[in-house]
Amino acid sequence: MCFMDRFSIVIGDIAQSDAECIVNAANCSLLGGSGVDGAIHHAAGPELLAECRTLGGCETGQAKITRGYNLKAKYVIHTPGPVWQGGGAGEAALLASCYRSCLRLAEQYNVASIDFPSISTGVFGYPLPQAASVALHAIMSFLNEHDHPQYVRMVCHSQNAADIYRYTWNALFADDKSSCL
Ligand code: AR6
Repeated sequence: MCFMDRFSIVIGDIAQSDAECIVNAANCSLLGGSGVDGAIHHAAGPELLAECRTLGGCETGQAKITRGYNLKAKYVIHTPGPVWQGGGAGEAALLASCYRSCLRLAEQYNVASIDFPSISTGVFGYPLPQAASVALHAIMSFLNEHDHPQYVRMVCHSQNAADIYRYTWNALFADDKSSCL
């Protein structure tokens, strides 16, 4: 299978995902918040927060894994994305590091399928088109070099976000697809 066929962009609520593992757009405390973080903790139940309290927080661009509790997902990988400060504070490298750190952990845990939200593009203010480019470069290059996780989805919360991700994917990768085996 071409590595490009292992990736897709969907619209939905990541807390309801049927993937084996979902990613949480967290903050460095790992103790919850709004947006994706709130939806995941709400659906997972209080045991998720109890496990998060044992983790000692997480640095921006890194990732930590927990069980999924009441979620359909077996695992949650929590990653604090960068706060957008205009683009000159290393945000792109940190955001790419979030995606790579999550994918490396998923590979270590032998995860078959993982769903990502659009990290940093809500409360943390990262502009969607720039974030999409960073996210897609990081995900597609990991898939090209690794057999696991087998399937990766980007779960967008709105039609507008999905349109931006699809437009960006096509601009970056559509030309390569015809030669991909
Ligand atoms: N499913 C999928 N995507 C969603 C969902 C959902 N249920 N809810 C929102 N989005 P955000 P961040 C989209 O703010 O920018 C929290 O308080 C949303 O439209 O969840 O990384 C944490 O505790 C946006 O495009 O994450 C941190 O303090 C994207 O997910 C901080 O917010 C990310 O929005 C993290 O901010």
